[in-house]
Amino acid sequence: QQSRAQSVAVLGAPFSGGQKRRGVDHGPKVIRDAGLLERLSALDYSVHDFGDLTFPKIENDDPYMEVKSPRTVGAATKKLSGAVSRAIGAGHTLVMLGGDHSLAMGSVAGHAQQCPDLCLIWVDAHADINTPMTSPSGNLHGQPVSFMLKELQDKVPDLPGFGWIKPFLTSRDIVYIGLRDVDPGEHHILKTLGIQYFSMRDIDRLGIQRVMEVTLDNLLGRQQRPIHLSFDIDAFDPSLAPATGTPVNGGLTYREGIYITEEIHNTGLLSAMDLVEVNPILGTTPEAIEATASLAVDVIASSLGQTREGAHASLDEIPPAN
Ligand code: 6HN
Ligand code: MN
Ligand code: MN
Ligand code: MN
Repeated sequence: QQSRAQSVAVLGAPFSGGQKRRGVDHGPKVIRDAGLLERLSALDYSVHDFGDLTFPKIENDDPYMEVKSPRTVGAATKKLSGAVSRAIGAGHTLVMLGGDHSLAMGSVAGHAQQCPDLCLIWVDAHADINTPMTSPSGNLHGQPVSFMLKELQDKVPDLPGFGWIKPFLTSRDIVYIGLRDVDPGEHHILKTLGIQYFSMRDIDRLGIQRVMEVTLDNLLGRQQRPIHLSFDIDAFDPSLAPATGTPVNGGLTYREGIYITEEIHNTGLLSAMDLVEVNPILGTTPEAIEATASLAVDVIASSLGQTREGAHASLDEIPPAN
C-alpha cells in the first residue's frame, strides 16, 4: 500500500474561452453534483473545497492572427496558476475541475512552480500541442502543451496576455495516452521532438497494462518525481462520455480508463490532476449528462485511491461472532 496524501484540494475553473462551445464552464458544477466531495471523503481524505475561481471578462479581445481570445485565456490561466501553486504549496493534492483544456497551461505551470521536477501524463483523444501557427481551429484548448515545452520556445509567438508563461517542461517529461485525432502539425511536433505517446492503436496492440508499465517506467524509471495528470474526458469513447465538445469515436473503455488512474495512484506520486472538457450543454439527455459527470467522478476517485478490489483500511479484524 502506498502512503496517502492527507488532504485534497478541489478547485473549480468554470472557463470556456479556449474553445467555441458554450457549456463547458458548467463542468465543475455537474462534477460536484455527481457526488465528488462525498466520494473523496469516503476515501478518508480531508477534502478542502476551494470553490470556483472567477475569471475576468475582457472586452475587445481580438484574435491574434488566427488565435481566438488570447487575452481572456492568458488572464484566466495566469489566475489559475497562482491558485494551483498556492494549494500545492500548502501541502494539498490538487484536483482542478474544468473548464476547457486551455486551463492546463495554468494548472501545470502553477504545479511546476512548486514542483519543478514534475512529469506530465496527458490522457486525451487529442495531443493539444498545436502552436498558434499550426492550429487549424485557432482554439487555445488545442494548444496548451506548446506553451509548456522548452523545445518549442522559438516556434511559439508572444500572444497578448501570455507574458506570464515561460516554457518549463522538456519533451521527455510528458507521455500521452489515448490519442486518435492528431493534426498534421501536431504529428510533426510529436515525431521531431520524439515525444512518447500511446495512441488508441498502440493500446490495441500492447494492451493498457503494458502501456502503463512503459509510461511509468519512462517517466519515473530514473527518478521518482511528482506526477501531474491532465485528463480530458474525451479520451473515453463517446458512448461513455457523450457530453463533451470534441468527441472522437474509438476511445478508451471504462476499464482502460480506470486502469490508467489506478496505476497512477499506485505510484504514490500523484500531486495534481485536471479533469476537463465535461460540457453538460452537449449532453442530449439528462442521462447522457449524468453518465459523463459520474464517469469524471470515477476517474478522480480512482486517481486518488478508490480501488475495484475493495479496501479495509478502517478494519483491523474480522468482526468476531460474539
Ligand atoms: N481538446 N486538434 C484540434 C484543435 O482545434 O486544435 C482539437 C483540439 C481539442 C482540444 O479536446 O482539449
Ligand atoms: Mn493509497
Ligand atoms: Mn484536451
Ligand atoms: Mn480532447
